[in-house]
Amino acid sequence: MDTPKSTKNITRRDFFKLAGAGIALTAVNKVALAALPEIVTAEKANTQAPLHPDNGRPYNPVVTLNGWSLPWRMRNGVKEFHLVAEPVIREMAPGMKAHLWGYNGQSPGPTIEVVEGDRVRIFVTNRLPEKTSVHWHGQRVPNGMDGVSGLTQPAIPPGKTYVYEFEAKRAGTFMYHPHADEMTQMAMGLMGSWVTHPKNPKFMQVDRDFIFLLNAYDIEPGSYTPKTNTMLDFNLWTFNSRVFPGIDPLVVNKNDKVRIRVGNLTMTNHPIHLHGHEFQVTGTDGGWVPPSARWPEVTTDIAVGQMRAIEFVADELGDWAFHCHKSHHTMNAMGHDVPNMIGVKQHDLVKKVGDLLPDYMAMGETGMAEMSEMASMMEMPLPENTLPMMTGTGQYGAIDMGGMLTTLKVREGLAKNDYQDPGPYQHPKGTVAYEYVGEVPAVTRPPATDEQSAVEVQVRKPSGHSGH
Ligand SMILES: [Cu+2]
Repeated sequence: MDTPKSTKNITRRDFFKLAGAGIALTAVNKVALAALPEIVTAEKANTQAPLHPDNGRPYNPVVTLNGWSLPWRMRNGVKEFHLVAEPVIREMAPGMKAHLWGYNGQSPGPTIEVVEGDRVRIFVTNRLPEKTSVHWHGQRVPNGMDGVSGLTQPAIPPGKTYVYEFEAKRAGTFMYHPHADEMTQMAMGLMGSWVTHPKNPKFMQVDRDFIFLLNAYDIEPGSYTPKTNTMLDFNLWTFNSRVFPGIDPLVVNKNDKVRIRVGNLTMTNHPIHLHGHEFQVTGTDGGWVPPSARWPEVTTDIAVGQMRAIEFVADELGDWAFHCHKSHHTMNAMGHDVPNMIGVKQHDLVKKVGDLLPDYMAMGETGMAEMSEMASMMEMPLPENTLPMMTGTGQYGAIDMGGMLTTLKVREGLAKNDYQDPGPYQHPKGTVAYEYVGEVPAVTRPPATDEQSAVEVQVRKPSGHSGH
């Protein structure tokens, strides 16, 4: 049995040591005779350095956005991992924590990295209050290892440990998630990424290789636990259970060949869009796309249950937005179910209603940004543990976004393993959009009709509710 003693908590510094100095092997030797591999957990939600393999076949490790890779032990030629399904506290962005279910201390769980042809054994301990199982999405496994509770195995009861064992047959990008009370368990954040690296490390080699999952939560402002019966109307759209500005940037060197692997375990599709570069989709969870079948894109739609690997050469310096193109998915809680009040004079109204209902929020007279700024200036109180709807500030002011947004930061001269945020891009003089200060000619248009002059823009969503 595992005891608190055998649980190693990884801090960022420990992990650098572990990854850099081969401490993983020592730690593993201590328990080499134990029946179960040591349980390694992560406490923090920041991006960890890549886990370079110190045994087994060589590969080029991935970097999990706001996540980490799970160390293993090698036992008689088998790579052994230990996953623990358990309640976790996930910081979604500074100022907001969610009570989720995850693996080994975080949601999503750690990324599992193996090499094509590896024999893999995964111990799964269930510390949830209900049964679970793990499905290895996209992989070729013996049917009884497919993790569909009831269909291919009995569910893992609370407190029990089950063993999955198979050969990692096909290189590619996969996901793992429960196939038991899925609606609840996935809405609670129980999922993780899996990479099977090619046998030949030179095959489709890139300089920087990122991975993350798209997930979504419905957490009412002021609360901590997701509503798990929500079908579509989620209010927190996340990259690896983080929302902007809590999502780390993707930091790359100029001219790096970059791969970003994105899996979708939400309940809707996400058109993922990159600024400043074109990319090609080079892989899906079904395998690598032959070069002759690829075409250039700047947005790729990722449907539910799909994974896409995109590749490009990062040859343009700057801070490039990388986000879901559904505008509601770059908003945090509080941004939904708000009536459109553009054109409505309401400052007195807000104050009067606010005296009666302290949580009252309305859309601004000129748009949502106004409301976001008012809220961020603390003129409007937010419930506790609640993020502003649109948030994040860049070097030029408010970014007015939340949710599924981060930046690709292209810089020169980064060290090989340097993924730290380099700060805002210093634009060369004369390359930033600027104000025109000369005379602007008056607009000439025909006189307004009576109807036009009578219309004041007052739009409301029909029901104030977009759910089903
Ligand atoms: Cu989206």
